[in-house]
Amino acid sequence: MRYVIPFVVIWILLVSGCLNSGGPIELDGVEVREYHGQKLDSLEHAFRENSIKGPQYVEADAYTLQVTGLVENQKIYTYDSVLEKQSYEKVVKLYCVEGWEATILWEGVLVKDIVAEAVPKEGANTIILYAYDGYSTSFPLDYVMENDIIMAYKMNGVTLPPERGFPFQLIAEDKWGYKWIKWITSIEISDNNDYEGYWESRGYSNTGDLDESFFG
Ligand SMILES: Nc1nc2c(c(=O)[nH]1)N[C@H]1C(S)=C(S)[C@@H](COP(=O)(O)O)O[C@H]1N2
Ligand SMILES: [Mo]
Repeated sequence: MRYVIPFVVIWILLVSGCLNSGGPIELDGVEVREYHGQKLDSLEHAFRENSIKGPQYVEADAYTLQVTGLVENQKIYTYDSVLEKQSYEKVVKLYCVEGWEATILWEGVLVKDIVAEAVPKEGANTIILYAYDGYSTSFPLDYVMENDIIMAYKMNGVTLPPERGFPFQLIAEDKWGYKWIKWITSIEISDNNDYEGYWESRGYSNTGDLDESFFG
């Protein structure tokens, strides 16, 4: 009996150790092409490069994400500090006004988690996002606070390539592709609900709702 208890303890440690290390540790680089039975498009073939200044190459080490404007706490995040947050994943289809679309599994953080940490001040009603290439777009603040809108750092299980918006692209569900800002550098909380982003100031609908015409 003297030997039985230590034996059982060692046996439990061994078995639990095996269980913990049993699952595969996913390494970056292998694209997922199916998610819960749904076919996903490939990163290579689904996209057409039509960004206003071509692909942007952002260095992760030098990168910061600023949260500014009408907030109690201005915030500056590094790339790694964003990735430490709770992550979420969802399949969402991107529709470009040029007539192509892409079904992709997106993974990232919720915009509302980031905005909540900054604590919007009274009167704030708009969120404006700016990008490395000078691009910008905006939404009613309620759109990001009342929906689970993802700021993605992975697509189909791999880190966003530079061409697709590394480090972050907004997954603006139910909105046209021009609302899906890539290479996000800062987020401004504002009371200017007339703000117009890059394409919006060139005649595209400010709501950008998919169920409405995108022009005018
Ligand atoms: N910073 C930035 N984000 C951008 C754009 C851009 O030119 N610059 N183009 C938008 C448009 S019009 C579309 S359709 C989507 C397309 O994403 P993709 O270039 O990864 O295909 O990105 C959007 N985000
Ligand atoms: Mo687009």
